[in-house]
Amino acid sequence: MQRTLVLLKPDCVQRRLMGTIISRFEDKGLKIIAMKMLQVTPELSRQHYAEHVEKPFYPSLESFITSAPVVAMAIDGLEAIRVVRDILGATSGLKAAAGTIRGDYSSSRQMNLVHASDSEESATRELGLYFNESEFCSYEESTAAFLRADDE
Ligand code: FUP
Repeated sequence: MQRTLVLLKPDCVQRRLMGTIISRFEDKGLKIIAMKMLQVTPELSRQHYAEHVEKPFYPSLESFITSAPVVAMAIDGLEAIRVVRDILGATSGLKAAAGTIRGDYSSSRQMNLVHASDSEESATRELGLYFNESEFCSYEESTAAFLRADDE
């Protein structure tokens, strides 16, 4: 079982696609265990995108990610980090395959609707930026028996 951070970015909020995008994760059988709307500050942006801060596109990226609220989610599932990234599609909406979130709803590299952690190390770091341990909800899903076999 893995846990990953998903962010619905300002374009997702502004375009009223939050419900549509959250449904993709629910429909797949992933388990949302924390969710909140918040405003990303420039400081949080620099922490989140630490690997990109020195890149030429960073100022524009910071301006975008701080332009409206985001929705942060912690999602659990088998191989959740890869599975969620596959559901998102390639970074640019122009290159993402049809059927993925970005492939279906984005035509931009920057305004690509959703962020998801790309490794276990990133997931741990990014979950820590957006959530306290006490915010992760522990609950049994009534549908669990129909989402996967006991030995999977
Ligand atoms: P991803 O892991 O798919 O979110 O993409 P990256 O870590 O490569 O990039 C982080 C964010 O920077 C992406 F959401 C898109 C944005 N970006 C730009 O705006 N311009 C670029 O040239 C590259 C990335």
